[in-house]
Amino acid sequence: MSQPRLHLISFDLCPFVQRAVITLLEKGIPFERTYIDLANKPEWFLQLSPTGKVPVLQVDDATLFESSVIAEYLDEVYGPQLHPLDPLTKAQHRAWMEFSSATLGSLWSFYTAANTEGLENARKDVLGKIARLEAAVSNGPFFAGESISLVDAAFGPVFRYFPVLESLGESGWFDAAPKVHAWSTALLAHPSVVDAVQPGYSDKLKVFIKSKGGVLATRV
Ligand SMILES: N[C@@H](CCC(=O)N[C@@H](CS)C(=O)NCC(=O)O)C(=O)O
Repeated sequence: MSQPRLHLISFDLCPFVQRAVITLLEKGIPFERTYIDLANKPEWFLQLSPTGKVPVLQVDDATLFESSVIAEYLDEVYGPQLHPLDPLTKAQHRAWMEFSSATLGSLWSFYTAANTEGLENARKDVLGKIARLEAAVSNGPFFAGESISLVDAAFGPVFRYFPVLESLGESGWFDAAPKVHAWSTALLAHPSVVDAVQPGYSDKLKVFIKSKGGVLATRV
């Protein structure tokens, strides 16, 4: 049976898109990729996407949306399996994937904060989440040990923000979280995580932060 045509609709800075890309790359699945401008969404995309959000994965004529659903679909259909087999452990992994989305929300609040109070509240949120992760992560190199999992595919894009924040003078994120620091270092050097974005990602993120006009914008 021939393989379906996979077409991923992307935005170059989107961490949720990267989750899908890392999953595709880990499995060596060929796919086509179209980048759209979220500030000017094309009509064909609005017709296709019920939420108006990326990623969208077209599987032949079928449309999938929501990055976790896309990652789990790919994991069911293509090897090697990235989710654990045991149902309880798998459910825990799904919960940590959700936690990665919450962490992305806290990071967004940080780098778009309009004033110092908002910035400090968001910093506390991010640090609180890192502390939770410190208690949950394995001794490495990946979230659950030797093998990469969908939790790693979700957190690779999260960790990508920190070097950019550090370059804007915001550091110390992992001072109390050595295991998370080691995990982040391993993921940011891992080929599928590296290749999930295009060259120039950090500069584009800085331009985006500047465009938001918040506290950090003045440092770009
Ligand atoms: N829960 C969604 C979130 C996706 C999401 O927020 N995508 C953002 C870009 S990173 C988006 O498309 N935003 C466009 C909009 O909200 O109009 C998922 O996991 O796929």
